[in-house]
Amino acid sequence: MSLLDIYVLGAPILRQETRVVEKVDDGVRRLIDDMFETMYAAKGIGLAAPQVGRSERVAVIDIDQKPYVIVNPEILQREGTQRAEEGCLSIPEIYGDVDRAAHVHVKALDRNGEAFELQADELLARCLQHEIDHLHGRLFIDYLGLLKRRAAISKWEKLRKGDKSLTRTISPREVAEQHTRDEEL
Ligand code: GNR
Ligand code: NI
Repeated sequence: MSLLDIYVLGAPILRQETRVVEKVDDGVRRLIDDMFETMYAAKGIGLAAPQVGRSERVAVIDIDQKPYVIVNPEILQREGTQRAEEGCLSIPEIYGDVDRAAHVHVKALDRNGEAFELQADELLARCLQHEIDHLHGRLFIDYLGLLKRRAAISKWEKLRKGDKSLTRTISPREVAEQHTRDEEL
């Protein structure tokens, strides 16, 4: 498996529509495995393919120690609303409150290409919507009001201090530290 670089705000791929996966083959499964490894190393709860430079409809999630793979996901139904803070591995250290559907009914393919449906609420529902948004070129900051969006972007630019790189590399040190902690648990 390989740790992948994560594309950050400003990278055009984060704004592009992804393509449908025609066949869940070994190449797609390899991408899924690499995405899980990268997501765990970066301490995220979800990761979408455009965040690792792949314009394909694939995302992974892990919430409450339960991994989910969603290929070609579609939201069949949304109900209610919930508001909570979100962050994104592609916009590190920036957070904002986002309104989302409280409950979603999603259909997708799993890592074997089998169709399944999933009903979710709370954090899983939020994360599904966040990842499916990535697959359509949308980011959580798009939902902030104008002033909060401007504040988020200027904080982001200030944190970057002229750094124009479009990717971030999860350092082996972060990974090593995580392994140490895992062993301590
Ligand atoms: O790690 C993540 N945390 C998170 C918190 C609230 C709502 C959505 C998320 S997803 C995010 C990882 C990420 O950027 N996925 O695309
Ligand atoms: Ni994200």
